[in-house]
Amino acid sequence: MIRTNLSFWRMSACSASAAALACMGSSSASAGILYAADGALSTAGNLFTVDTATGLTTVVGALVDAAGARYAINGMAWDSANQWLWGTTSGASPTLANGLVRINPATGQVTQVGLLGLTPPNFGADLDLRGGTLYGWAEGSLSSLITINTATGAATVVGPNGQNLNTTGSGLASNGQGTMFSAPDLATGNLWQVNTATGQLFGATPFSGGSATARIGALEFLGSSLFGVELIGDGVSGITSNQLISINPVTGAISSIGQFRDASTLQFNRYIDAIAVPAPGAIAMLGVAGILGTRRRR
Ligand SMILES: [Ca+2]
Repeated sequence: MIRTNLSFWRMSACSASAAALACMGSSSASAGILYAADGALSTAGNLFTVDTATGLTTVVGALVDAAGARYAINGMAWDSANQWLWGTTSGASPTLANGLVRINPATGQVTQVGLLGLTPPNFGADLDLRGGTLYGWAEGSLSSLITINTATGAATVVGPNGQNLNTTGSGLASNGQGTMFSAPDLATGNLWQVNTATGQLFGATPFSGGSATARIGALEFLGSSLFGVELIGDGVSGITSNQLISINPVTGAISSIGQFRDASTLQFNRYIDAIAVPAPGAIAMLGVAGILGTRRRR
């Protein structure tokens, strides 16, 4: 969705990749931690860690650049080669609206790349980095898969979605086998596969267990486990609940993990909207950095 976003990427208390995957494989038993970022309309966002067993969040730092300007982030993707996060800014971000930025996962510090160049009301939603190509989804009349130039931020439409869908939420993620999935409609709609060459959606799998009023603002794989952000109420009159979910990509079954709440105050953060997962090799390092970043700011 549009207005806010929490994008997060996951990191684990487990240190080795194999152990991390094992520890994250089961949502209820997982001790993993995600990073997330939010922002609503013109509200400045923060980078968080998220407990993947509960949805509880802890602030790492403000999404702010070196000059002190604030950002609202609409989608994120982990870049293992560069050890940073890519982020799309919301259409009403306080700075560089509808643009591409880089985010330091240890501090939340933002570096501008450039504008996506999408004509409003089109805007960039979730991101997915595959083999060095940064894909995204453009909501609005485009409702299309896009590629984004990581040097300039400029977006290029791959092609129409082929299903005449006016997409919203628009979670996007690829599994380890290279299959890209999209959740472009209500949580009672379908999980689609995406042809990355044409942009067309195919192979619909109906969701079950999702709210009839929810959109899915983000998708991300960790191993074979698919996680998502369910924005309940977003399909009707505004978000009333916002929670971390797991999705069975074979059956479409949605399971709730928990609402996004501040770990200290238990205050509900309704504006989480995107997730991203770091490569396993980055998990241990980022875990330490994230913890230090959190402590510095508390
Ligand atoms: Ca994603």
